[in-house]
This record gives sequence, structure tokens and C-alpha cells, in this order.
Amino acid sequence: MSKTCYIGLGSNLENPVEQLQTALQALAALPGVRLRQTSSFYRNPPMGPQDQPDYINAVVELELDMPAEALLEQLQRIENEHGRERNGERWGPRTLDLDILLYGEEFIDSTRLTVPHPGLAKRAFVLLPLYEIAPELVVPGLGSVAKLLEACDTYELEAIDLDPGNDH
Ligand code: A4P
Ligand code: MG
Repeated sequence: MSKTCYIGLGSNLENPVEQLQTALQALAALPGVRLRQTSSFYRNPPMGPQDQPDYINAVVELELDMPAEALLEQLQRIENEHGRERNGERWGPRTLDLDILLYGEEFIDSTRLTVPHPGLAKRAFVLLPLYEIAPELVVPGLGSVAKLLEACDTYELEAIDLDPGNDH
């Protein structure tokens, strides 16, 4: 049976906007995956070490016929193809990060996977794009995205203009 799944995308190295755009193409090309909705891209300051560039974050809604562990493998393959290095400091800069935020209404707690994503409830750069594409969504165990978002500061998030002809 197909699942509705939400993926968080983030990048702050080597042309982050392009990293997210090509990641979206790679996600849409996965067998058994349909890309349903994509949020705006949001520029925002780093969470964690401050001596790194701003991030671009977005959230995408997928409908898919794929077990969660297989999805994680595909996401990590796409990250690697985008030059992702995994030897840095915690919350350090990265070319591409793809996190499974929600996988249907499932709770997953294995050695490789925790879903809903543990950071989801507190991160404005996840909640605002998630709310943009799924304002009615309820996060299993945590309540509505709208309520979670109310408790977050979003003033540092800036939706960016992706139209290159609109250069001001
Ligand atoms: N893993 C467990 N659950 C999941 C899940 N739901 N989705 C495991 C994806 N992976 C999951 O991930 C480490 C391990 O988590 C994986 O091997 C997988 O089995 P990783 O992508 O290799 O490492 P990471 O992303 O550096 O780890 P971490 O601690 O999850 O970092 P976060 O939480 O992703 O934070 N600031 C802004 N503004 N925007 C950002 O996007 N991102 C980070 C990274 C720091 N600061 C940021 C942002
Ligand atoms: Mg990650």
C-alpha cells in the first residue's frame, strides 16, 4: 500500500539552491515514488555551529511504494551523489541532507531510523515549509503542525525568489 511521506531537504555548501533542485529531480526519478508537493525554499541561519554559511531548507511530500529502510538507502545514495561528506563535526556544513520527517503515520525506532524525525517538533526550518504544503497535517504523537509551528520563532526564515528573471 502506498504511503504519504515527508522529506526535509537542507544544504549550505556549493550552490545550495541547485543542490536542492537536483535532489528533487533525483527523488522524483526513484521507482515507485511520486512527488506530490514541494514547499518554497527558505534561507535561514545555521542551527548549531555558527561559523558556517546560511542554509537553504525545503520540504517535499512524496507518495511511495517503498519500505522506510529502502527509502533511507536511496536518500543516502542521493546525498553521496551530491558530494556529501560524513566526517565533519556535529551539525556541520553539508552539500545535501535528506531527512525522513514522516513515513505515513508510522513510528519507527530502529538502529538506522527514527521516525517521526526527532528534530521535527522544534525546528522552524522544518515546520514552516511543512505547514506550507500540509497545513492540516497531524504529526503522530506530537499534534498538529500548526500548533507546533506556533511555538517556534520563524522570523529568521526568508522564502527565496527562485525566478532568475526577477533579480532584485
Ligand atoms: N537517521 C535516523 N533517523 C533518520 C531519519 N528520520 N531520516 C540516521 C534520516 N536519517 C535518519 O544522519 C545520521 C544518521 O541518522 C543516518 O545514518 C541515519 O541512519 P546523517 O544525515 O548522516 O547525519 P546528520 O544529518 O549530520 O545528523 P543529524 O544529527 O541528524 O543532523 P540534523 O539533525 O540533520 O542536523 N541548520 C539549518 N538552518 N538547517 C539545517 O537543515 N541541518 C543540520 C543537521 C544542522 N544545522 C542546520 C540544518
Ligand atoms: Mg541527516
